Amino acid sequence: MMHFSRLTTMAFAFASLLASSASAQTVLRSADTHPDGYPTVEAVKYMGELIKERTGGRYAVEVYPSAQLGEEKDTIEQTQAGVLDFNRVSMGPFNGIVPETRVPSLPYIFRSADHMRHTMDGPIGGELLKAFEAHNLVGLAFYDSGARSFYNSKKPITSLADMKGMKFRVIQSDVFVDMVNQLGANATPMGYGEVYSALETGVIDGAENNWPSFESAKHYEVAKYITLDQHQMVPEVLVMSKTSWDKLSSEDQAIVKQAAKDSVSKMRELWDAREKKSRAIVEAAGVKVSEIDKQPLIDAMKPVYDKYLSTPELKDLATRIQATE
Ligand code: GTR
Repeated sequence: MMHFSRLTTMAFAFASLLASSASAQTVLRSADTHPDGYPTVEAVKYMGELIKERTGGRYAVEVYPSAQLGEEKDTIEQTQAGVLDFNRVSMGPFNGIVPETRVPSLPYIFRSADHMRHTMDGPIGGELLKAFEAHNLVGLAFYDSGARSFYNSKKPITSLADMKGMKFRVIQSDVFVDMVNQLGANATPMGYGEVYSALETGVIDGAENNWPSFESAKHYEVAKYITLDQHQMVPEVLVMSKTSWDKLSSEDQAIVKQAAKDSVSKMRELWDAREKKSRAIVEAAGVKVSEIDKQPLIDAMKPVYDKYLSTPELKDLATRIQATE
């Protein structure tokens, strides 16, 4: 009997210990438009593991993939409002909010993936992360997004003239809209989640994205022609709500910042593998890949540069990006 009551006391103590440790854990929520397994989703999960480990379990991160919490425009608002703690989005939907993000979103501003990585890893990347602060956000890290290229359901595009009058979906950003219109095509801005059915029903002729998005969103099933024009290398950004950030001790803020930073190399490793895999999947499915002379496209972007490099500061930022080795 004595033995039994000791056991119950111990069980009770253990249960309350569990309850108190569970209640001591704060779960931070993060949104992503991509599905589970996509490099951005997995990188944020990895960051969450590091945060959990380094805070002794006081904090954990839960990633909501596949646009469960909304399209990027909506989740950005939620993050600014402090409803969401983290958000991983493209810089594109930020173009209307954070003017500095327009510069790395400009077509052909980066010469290569290495150029983009070096720029974002250096002082310019640091400066760009800081630019989010004025918008109730804390910029934590930049991830890769490879190169975006045009794909469509109608025909192979092998010259600029082929694009004339075609309707392409773009991210909800004026930079993207102007880019497509300057190429002689028609831009239709819409959320990522609507693109598949818009392609299928012919509301649009095409869209543009990198290999992993083209593949994971299954757009290749309804757009069989892709042209390797590689017009943009728009970095992905991981931000935290300033409201959530301010609730952390300065020690925990440092842990979050470092964990985000540490997730970048993990992301790049996953990215490099996924780019190859995605390309192989879509090619095996019969997608026709075309080459194009990029120079006429580059030349057509002059008015876009003139429009968006509207202040000496933005012009200087573009010059410094171009001068980065
Ligand atoms: C992808 C990017 C997403 C989303 C998407 C889009 O490359 O990773 O965050 O912005 O493009 O075109 O909407």
